Amino acid sequence: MHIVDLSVGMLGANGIVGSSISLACGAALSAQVRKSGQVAVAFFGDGAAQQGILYEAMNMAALWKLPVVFCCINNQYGMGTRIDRAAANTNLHERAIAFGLDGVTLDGQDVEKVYEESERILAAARKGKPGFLALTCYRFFGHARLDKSPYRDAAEEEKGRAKDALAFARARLIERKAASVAELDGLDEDVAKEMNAAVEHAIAAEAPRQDAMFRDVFAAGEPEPRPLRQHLSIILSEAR
Ligand SMILES: Cc1ncc(C[n+]2csc(CCOP(=O)(O)OP(=O)(O)O)c2C)c(N)n1
Ligand SMILES: [Mg+2]
Repeated sequence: MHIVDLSVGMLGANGIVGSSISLACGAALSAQVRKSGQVAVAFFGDGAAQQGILYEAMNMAALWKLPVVFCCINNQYGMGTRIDRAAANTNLHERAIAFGLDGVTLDGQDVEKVYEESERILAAARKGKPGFLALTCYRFFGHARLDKSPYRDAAEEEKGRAKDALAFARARLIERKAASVAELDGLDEDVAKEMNAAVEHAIAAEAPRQDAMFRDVFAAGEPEPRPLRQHLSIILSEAR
């Protein structure tokens, strides 16, 4: 879950639902002050769309003309709760428009449309009109491994899984003669190989040493977090 890669401007994911929204505002404010021309994008789920932080953030973004885009992946479920049991108005982009943002809802499987609209919304954000993109899709499986989605039936899942962005893109590429079936099959095989190799690598790898838990956690040059380290060592030795 906690992936981060600052080298490509990926500021990180974290476990607090909706928190990426305010962090993106901070990053956008930084870009604005530094006049860097960057746009911050927050990705979050429909579950986060019901969090109050989104409304504070959208107001601030519009007021301060922040170069930020809020992108809501509306896969219809926040854990086991379907969107229409969590929101009275499920046209999420309308909320953004009410705050003075540029807002749109798109079919999330239509990769070309999403690409085009993203370019437009990003360009507007760069000029000081923040945006909101709601991408409609379907969560193919449960929220996490142990969630067997007992709150919905097989017929619904079958219908939902037919809305597959990868299948859609494949059909478009073939239709436009941008790629052949053989090329796309080859690509699928390469991806499967890469994934299998990654799993094999993880299974074969040695368990990380205890002190590895502090790696990449504190910024370079920060003082050694000794009390925390000692505290955690005690907890871990007791757990053993
Ligand atoms: C502030 C906060 N409240 C509750 C949770 C517990 N929680 C984890 S994921 C989740 C649902 C989030 O919905 P969505 O982003 O739509 O995720 P999806 O089920 O589609 O994977 C909840 C409530 C949390 N992590 N953070
Ligand atoms: Mg969801």
